[in-house]
Amino acid sequence: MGGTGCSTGQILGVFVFHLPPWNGFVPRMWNTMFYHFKTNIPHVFFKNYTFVPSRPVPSRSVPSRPVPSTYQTHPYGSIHGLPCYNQKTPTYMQGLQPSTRRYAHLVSQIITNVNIILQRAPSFNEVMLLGVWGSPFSRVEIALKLKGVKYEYVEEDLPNKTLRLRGVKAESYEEDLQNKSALLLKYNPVHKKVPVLVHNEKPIAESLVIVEYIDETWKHQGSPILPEDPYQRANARFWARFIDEKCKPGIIKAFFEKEERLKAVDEARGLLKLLENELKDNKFFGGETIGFVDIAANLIGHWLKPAQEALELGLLSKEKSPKLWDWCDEFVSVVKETLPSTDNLIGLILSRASST
Ligand SMILES: N[C@@H](CCC(=O)N[C@@H](CS)C(=O)NCC(=O)O)C(=O)O
Repeated sequence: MGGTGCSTGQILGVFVFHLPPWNGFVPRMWNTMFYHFKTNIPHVFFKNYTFVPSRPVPSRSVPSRPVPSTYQTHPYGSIHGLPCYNQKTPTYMQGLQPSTRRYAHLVSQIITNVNIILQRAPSFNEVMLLGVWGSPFSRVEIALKLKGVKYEYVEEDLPNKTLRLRGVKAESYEEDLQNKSALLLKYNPVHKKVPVLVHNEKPIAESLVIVEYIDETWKHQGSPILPEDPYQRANARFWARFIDEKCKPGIIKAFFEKEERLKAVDEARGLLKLLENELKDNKFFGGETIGFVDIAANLIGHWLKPAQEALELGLLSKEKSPKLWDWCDEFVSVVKETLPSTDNLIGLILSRASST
């Protein structure tokens, strides 16, 4: 009814006009055509023609109040299962091409939905760190601070901690750490060691694994910790592992070994030299900014100088390892607010040295 598309009458009409005029068929066809035109496309012929429905139009329920456009579902439907609401086109979008506007609109919808998720889930970014004061694995805190992640710190309760911080001989750190808290046993049942990061109830253990997790999870916050390039990433992991598996035990041995101390000191110096070579001409292992290897080497950056002074050892010297020496100062200047006080650190080292 009332369509302006091609009707049967029109098609027949075109056909009929091509027939010879003397054919008596024409006048008859013309009548038929006229009938069809009158019925099917009356508005073409009669000005001010209004259609009158031949059948009753089915009634539709009309809402008593129009739904505000903000709450109407957008034609894009939903994004990731969340309803996508109409919004008035903001003025800054009005001059844009429709395709750009559509894209900008979609982006603004995603942002709105992300905000909705964050508001609906207050525990969305609940970060808890189980740690222990003076741990060389406090590198996790450095990563969290560099990324600007808010977290709750839960300290393992060590019975002799206060004594040790004052440098008083006490039960060894390791023995003290055998009193594991229920929280630690719950979140790290395999190694039963701190640090453990608990992100929205999900635990992650092993400090280097945690640092990588932080870098990936808060990718868009702060500067990247691991390099983008796969080769450089692999290289950073290699040196971080070298620090944990070779340098750290070597330095601890040199600090606390009684019988073969000179040999241990010599070996540790060799390891530190290898690390210094990796610095090349960079300010940090990560280049111009602190990266994965720098964070992994926090034991060297922060502990080495005060410890060798307290224990009267010459592990690292400005003359023999000038780059690593300067790196320690640069490192401390950037992350100093995260690091434990040097006085307490010396207390811890002296206490340990007297207990071994
Ligand atoms: N490979 C672990 C080592 C962690 C570690 O040794 N933590 C010490 C505290 S500094 C600990 O919890 N020791 C308890 C134990 O050895 O039972 C890491 O990188 O997180």
